[in-house]
Amino acid sequence: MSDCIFCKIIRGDIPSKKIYEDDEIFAFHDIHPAAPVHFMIVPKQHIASLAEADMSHQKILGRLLAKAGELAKGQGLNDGFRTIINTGYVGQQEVYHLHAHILGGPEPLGPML
Ligand code: DGP
Repeated sequence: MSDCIFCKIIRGDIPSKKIYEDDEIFAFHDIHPAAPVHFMIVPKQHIASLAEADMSHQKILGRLLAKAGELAKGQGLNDGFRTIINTGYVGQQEVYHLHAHILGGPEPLGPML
């Protein structure tokens, strides 16, 4: 999608601190980190949110999550991390291009709920 900010980041039209890219997924640091390490993994395919995802997306969504542990370890998160996918208005999603937040640091994160 031409006006989607994450599509622009994937295309390189907007700079980002990229940590990984392959033919299907892209990972980069969040511009407003909520933890010492905070990055996002996104599908290159524009899927607006998890609410729009269906079984046709199972391979790409599996790939996205299956890569999380390796990317987290690459960022020094050897003792665990938190994964968040915000969806829609109620989920307080800000950017409507599906993304998984990966958060962590040297100390345990605060309670989420
Ligand atoms: P969410 O609420 O789940 O939609 O989170 C969207 C995140 O995207 C938010 O934490 C800030 C981040 N973000 C928004 N615009 C940019 C940008 O231009 N570059 C980067 N690196 N992150 C962005």
